[in-house]
Amino acid sequence: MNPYQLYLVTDEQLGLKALTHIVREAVKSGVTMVQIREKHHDVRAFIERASAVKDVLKGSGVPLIINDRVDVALAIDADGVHLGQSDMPARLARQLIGPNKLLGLSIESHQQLASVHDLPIDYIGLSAIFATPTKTDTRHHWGIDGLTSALQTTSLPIVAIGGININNLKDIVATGVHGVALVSAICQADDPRAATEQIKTLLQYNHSQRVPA
Ligand code: TZP
Ligand code: MG
Repeated sequence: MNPYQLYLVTDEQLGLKALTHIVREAVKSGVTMVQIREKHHDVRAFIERASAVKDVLKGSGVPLIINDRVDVALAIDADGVHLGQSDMPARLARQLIGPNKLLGLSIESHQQLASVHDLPIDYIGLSAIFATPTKTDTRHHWGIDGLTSALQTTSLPIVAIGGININNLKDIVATGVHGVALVSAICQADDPRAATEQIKTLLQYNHSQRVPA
């Protein structure tokens, strides 16, 4: 299985009940990875929310990734960490989490992309493909052309993130990208399970999709 194919990143504005409900529904429809993203909650709430999602994912085989915080990932024994450019350096994070946890890194510029090859990471989050109201401080928007050229630049698996929804998914899929990461397309959907199912169907038609070695 390609764990990057359909990567749900949770919306920090959800209450705990809605958060676990959406994750449960999305997993039923084939989400392959879940990241807890919390930008404003304190660390105690982060741990509480991540633990609740960990319980939901138990037995599903879907990895749980913690955004930004290595300490939270270690505290709840998550499956991995996703780092931004101002978070702990990847090399230090790898030392702390060990060789067996997943480590992802957001890449926001060509310069950052050029420097990833010797980092101890498992995948890249290419950010942001399109402008999105979910994250308003994105500076560079890769677009389809940028995504295509990034795929030619690195052999690391790439997860495309930012403004991806049912309307542009076909164009994303046509690049052969390893996976897509989505917040609002699932978390803001009226029916998260049905939305995930529709997205999953579009992804499965992607015969050119790359699968990590
Ligand atoms: N990083 C880059 S864009 C983004 C993150 C976390 C938000 C993506 O949200 P959406 O709603 O899928 O556009
Ligand atoms: Mg971050």
